[in-house]
Amino acid sequence: MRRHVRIAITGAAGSIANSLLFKIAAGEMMGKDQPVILQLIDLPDAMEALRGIAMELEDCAYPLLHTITLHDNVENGFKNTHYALLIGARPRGPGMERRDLLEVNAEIFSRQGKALNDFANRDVKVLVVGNPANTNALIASRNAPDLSPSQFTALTRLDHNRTRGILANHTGASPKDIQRVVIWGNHSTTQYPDLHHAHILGEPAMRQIDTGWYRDQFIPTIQTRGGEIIKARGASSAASAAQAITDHMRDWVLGTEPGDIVSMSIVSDGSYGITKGIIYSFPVRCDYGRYQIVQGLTINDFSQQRMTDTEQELLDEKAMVEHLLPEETAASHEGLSICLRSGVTLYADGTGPDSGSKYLTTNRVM
Ligand code: NAX
Repeated sequence: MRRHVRIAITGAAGSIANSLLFKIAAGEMMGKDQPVILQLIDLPDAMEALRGIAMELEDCAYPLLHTITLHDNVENGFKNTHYALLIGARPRGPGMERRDLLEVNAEIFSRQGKALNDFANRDVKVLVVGNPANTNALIASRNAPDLSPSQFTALTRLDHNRTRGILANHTGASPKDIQRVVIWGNHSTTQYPDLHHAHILGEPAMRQIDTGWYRDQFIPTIQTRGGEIIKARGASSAASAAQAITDHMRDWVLGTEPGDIVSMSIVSDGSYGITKGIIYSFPVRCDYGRYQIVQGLTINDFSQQRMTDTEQELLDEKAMVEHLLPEETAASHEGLSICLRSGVTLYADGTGPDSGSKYLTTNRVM
């Protein structure tokens, strides 16, 4: 049996976590041979509900579930954690403007970034789910000066999975036969689901679908799917979000399927001309616990326009919270260059190993 890993989860008494925790404990995220310690965090008012969830987890008698700890603050909850899933966030209330939502969440995520910086394992891998996820991730990352920006990601895997599922339904293929779809940009209605590099049963997807349908129906369907689900069930996506979180972390830790591409929101290193230092969804491949942006995809004018529109939205969000982003971490975020050489990750910000060294070693794992 392997040594256990620690997974801290905020919003652990909420709807997404209610599906997610049972998948993690069953080994779907970290592997069927990986024992886990769950460090569950929620607000003080939710502790009794959290105690109920912990009892249910115990009652499942999962062989891989080593320990459960409950916390009403992130400083205790993040101690020594190897993974942090930041799900809890403040939802938009009546009369609240987008700017207000960004501000209240900025306070939550700056505290969480500081707590990760001070208490988590040095190689912690962070996934932000709570909305606005990309900008919340940026705020957390900018408040963690001793961690590498590449340790912070945000969830666009649900959009990626939706793209595969809905395309499969339309074409009659199985989702497993659909590969290399890409979500670019923000987890919002400006995101760009790109099928120009996708394959269905090994053949280019764009040759198998109508371009008019793709542009006028498919793209808006993916962009507004979250809202459609809220309208239909009166609550936002929960089980599908839990599946997407499981997929995102499993691929990051255990690697992507050979030949496939997944979408992860990560700090931009300037690839594809996207402004450095914002958290933008890119096509990536993962191996050995690291991710790498897939380079060299051809971008046509249609795609370029959409990639720029969603980038602009992220720049606007960043401008609204700029006063909460510490200046000391600007350089590390804007000077980040992510590349893999000889299977080793190097950073232009100096946090990686010496590229001239004969025997390369990593001091940061993404
Ligand atoms: P719920 O309202 O069911 O649960 C949220 C939980 O977070 C509650 O138990 C609450 O007490 C807790 N919480 C709030 N602030 C906290 C804090 N500062 N520290 C710790 N816990 C805190 O929401 P749920 O449906 O689970 O959704 C959670 C978040 O995920 C929302 O922000 C939602 O918008 C976002 N989503 C993001 C998705 C993505 O793809 N990035 C998709 C699904 C979802 O919409």
